[in-house]
Amino acid sequence: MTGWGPPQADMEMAGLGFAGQTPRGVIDGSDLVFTMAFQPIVELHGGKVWGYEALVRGENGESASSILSRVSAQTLYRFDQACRIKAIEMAGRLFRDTDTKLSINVLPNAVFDPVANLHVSLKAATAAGLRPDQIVFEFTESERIPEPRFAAEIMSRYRDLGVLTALDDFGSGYSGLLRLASLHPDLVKIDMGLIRDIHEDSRRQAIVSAIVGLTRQLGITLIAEGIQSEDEYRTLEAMGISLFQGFYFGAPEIGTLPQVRIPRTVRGEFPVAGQRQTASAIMQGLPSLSAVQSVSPPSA
Ligand SMILES: [Ca+2]
Repeated sequence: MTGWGPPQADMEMAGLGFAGQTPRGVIDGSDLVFTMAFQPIVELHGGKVWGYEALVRGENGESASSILSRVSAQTLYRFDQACRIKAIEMAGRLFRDTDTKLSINVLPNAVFDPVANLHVSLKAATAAGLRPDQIVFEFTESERIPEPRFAAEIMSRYRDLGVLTALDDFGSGYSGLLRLASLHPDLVKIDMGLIRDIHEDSRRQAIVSAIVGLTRQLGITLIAEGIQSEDEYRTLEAMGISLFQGFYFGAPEIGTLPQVRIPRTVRGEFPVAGQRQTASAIMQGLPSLSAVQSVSPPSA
């Protein structure tokens, strides 16, 4: 790692100014134009949006993989920087709740100077009015992740500087438990492959139940992603998970915060957040399992 770097130079290299009000990011020297979509992460028991994951999109809505396929190895570092800054700038304009988290995907191969990268991100966050503890960096658990020792050091340095770290796509790779042993993320996101149709799959239930117990013992917060149905999320809620992401709750929307569906919990704690209900009140709440409530995003 090469020290702490001049953030302003990196920002200019990324082709993005903090004051820029343009909806698009441009990687200098190329015609790659991109923007960000935001997908909600719902905190069920609080009955609110916990945060949003920022997802890169093309100017005409092209997928992240389509955009990434056009990024060369030489421009990956700049692209990673530009994505972070663009996500932070947009979140600064869109977020209204000072506790809302912004979750940003780290491009594993791009993090060759992670501390300098983070300083650029933190400076962007300050300019955008976001605190470091509102920012989550998601490290993917695929073969593309850097050497575990290097990744562990990156995540450690990030935590030291006050941001949160998440291990993404957990369970999709071949060494998930080893990664969990060597890395110390604040959060783990269970891969959607383990979530799909979990309500009718006892093997997936057993595996996810074990992950719930494991992360609880390690003091790690769990997010279930890729939820597409009420059955899936009811099953996961019964296992003790309370942070959810997926189309069932809200699809990513480009340049704005989408409408979010926040269901009532089986325990009947929502919408009276923070208050315990009597057993009879909870029982009365049970027939309304299918009731859902749409809430407006925290911005106009
Ligand atoms: Ca992710």
